[in-house]
Formats: sequence, structure tokens, C-alpha cells
Amino acid sequence: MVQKGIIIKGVGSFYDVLTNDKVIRCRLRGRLRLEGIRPLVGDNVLVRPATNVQEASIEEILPRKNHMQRPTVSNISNLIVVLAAKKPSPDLLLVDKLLVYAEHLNIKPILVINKIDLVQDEYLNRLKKEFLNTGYPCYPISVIDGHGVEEFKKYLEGISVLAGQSGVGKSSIINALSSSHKLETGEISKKLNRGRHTTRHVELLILDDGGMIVDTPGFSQLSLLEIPQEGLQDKYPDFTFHKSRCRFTGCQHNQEPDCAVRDAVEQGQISQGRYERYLILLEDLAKQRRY
Ligand SMILES: Nc1nc2c(ncn2[C@@H]2O[C@H](COP(=O)(O)OP(=O)(O)O)[C@@H](O)[C@H]2O)c(=O)[nH]1
Ligand SMILES: [Mg+2]
Ligand SMILES: [Zn+2]
Repeated sequence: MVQKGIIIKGVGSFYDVLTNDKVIRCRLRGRLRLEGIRPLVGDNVLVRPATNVQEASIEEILPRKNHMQRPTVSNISNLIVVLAAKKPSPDLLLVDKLLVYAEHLNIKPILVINKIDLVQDEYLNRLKKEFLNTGYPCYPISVIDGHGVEEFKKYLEGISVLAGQSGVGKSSIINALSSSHKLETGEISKKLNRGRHTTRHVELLILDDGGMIVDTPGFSQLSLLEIPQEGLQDKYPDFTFHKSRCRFTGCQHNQEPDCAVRDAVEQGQISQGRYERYLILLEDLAKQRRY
């Protein structure tokens, strides 16, 4: 009798659950409510459809693989880190923070460089090199002329959340991916958007190709408070290959002698800029701890 589904939206004390063939609006079963359990958008659930005598209900929430706050979503497969090649010029420190955050939550990061219509190939190649040997997929696209969008779209399975500076094209990307849903984009709506995003509920949009995407483009400011300083270097896949050859176990790849990560930076196997930003983040985390 019960069916499997996924919560795509919360509306007051109701939840819209997408099952195989339809969306069922349900309440949380009384027992679970009493236990103080709070369902999240993205949760896999078991629902009991409505009968003559009973409304539809969520009977059980299946284990979550991860969840994030703001937007509050669970079971995220991809964090799509969006930057613009130009306008605004890339905030690479924010990009690195988002990549670290994704690693921390066990979410696969995907880099998207939008607005490539505004730059030359040479510039784009230099930008791509910032993420040298990270192994992260990187899609150069232009929503305006459609370049690269189809290829990127095919790649999106499961639940994806967009992140990045304001103005990089997050809303434009969602519009390009989901024909059924149009968000406001551009300068004029900025003020409006801000007000609305604080009140509007999170909703999963079903993409034309089957994946799902969160409709409120997420955070642009990010604190890494919850990550311990020693753990930061674990979040850099481009360091992994080298660090077993550092002289000290637990090397922070900072001032220590015989650091293989620093050598790799000098030999051009790790991006110099990314390494320098790593040191900035390391220092930030050390400061946070002192306060
Ligand atoms: N030149 C160019 N402009 C774009 C592209 N994608 C989006 N924009 C413009 O960038 C501005 C900000 O886009 P928006 O989607 O609102 O960004 P958001 O703040 O990240 O949601 C809008 O004026 C868009 O028309 C692109 O590929 N090329
Ligand atoms: Mg937007
Ligand atoms: Zn080292």
C-alpha cells in the first residue's frame, strides 16, 4: 500500500511528494510529528495515499545521505559552483570555499563557467587552469547563446543545488534547464529577489532530463566555521596525490620543511593561485578558532 516518493516542496504543514506517477500532497504521520521529526525537501519517504477515511500521509523518512542549510535540502548529489568568466569577475576565493564546503558535506562539486561569450579562449583556458588536477568536472557555457548547455544538462543526475556570486547567471541557468519554470533574472529583479528568497519555500524543480534542481539559488556568503583547521587540506583533491610524500604526517603544507604539496605547486602540478587561497582559508580558520 505504501509508495516510495521524494519530497519536492513543503507548504505549511503539508508536503508535496513525487511518486512514480504523480504528486501527492501529504501530512506527516502523527507519531512522527510527536517525535519532533522534521521532513526536508529532498527526503526519500514512504507515503500512504489518501483513502475515504484518511488523508494521505508520510509514514516514514528514509535515511539521508547528507543535508545542507539555506537552502535546506537533503540528499544532494551535486553542488553546481557557478562563476562568470566576466561580469562579475570571478571571486575565486568564494569558489574555493564552495568546493571545500561540498567536499565537507560529501557532495560532488561541478564547476560551471558561464558567460564565455564575453571572453577569448586564451582567458578561458587560464581560468580553467585555476582548477588544475582537481578532477572536478568543469563546463564552460553561455546561457545567452546556448553554448555548452546541452552537454552540461546531460550530466545532471539526482538533486543539484546551485551556488555562486550574485549575477553569475544562476537563475538564467535554471531557466535554461527547466522549460516549465521561469525565474526572474537580471539587475531589475535583484532587490525583489532578495526579499522573496527569504520568504519563499525551497522547491525541487524536475528537469526535462530527469534530474532535479533547487529553485532558490543558494548562498553566496559562506562561513567554513564547522571545518577544523587540520581538516582543511583533506578537502583538496589536487593535494591528495602528493601529500604522502610530505616529510611530516599531518603536514598543513604551509611552513613545514620538505612539503611535497609546495613542491608540486612550484612544479606547476597544483595551481599557484589555488594554493595561495588555501593558505588564506587556513589562516581564516586559525583566526576563527582563536576568537
Ligand atoms: N553575456 C552573458 N550574460 C549572461 C549570461 N547568462 C546570464 N547573463 C546575464 O547576467 C545577468 C545576471 O543573471 P542571473 O541569472 O540573474 O544571475 P544570478 O544572480 O546568478 O541568478 C542577467 O542580466 C543575465 O541576462 C551569459 O551566458 N552571457
Ligand atoms: Mg538569481
Ligand atoms: Zn605538506
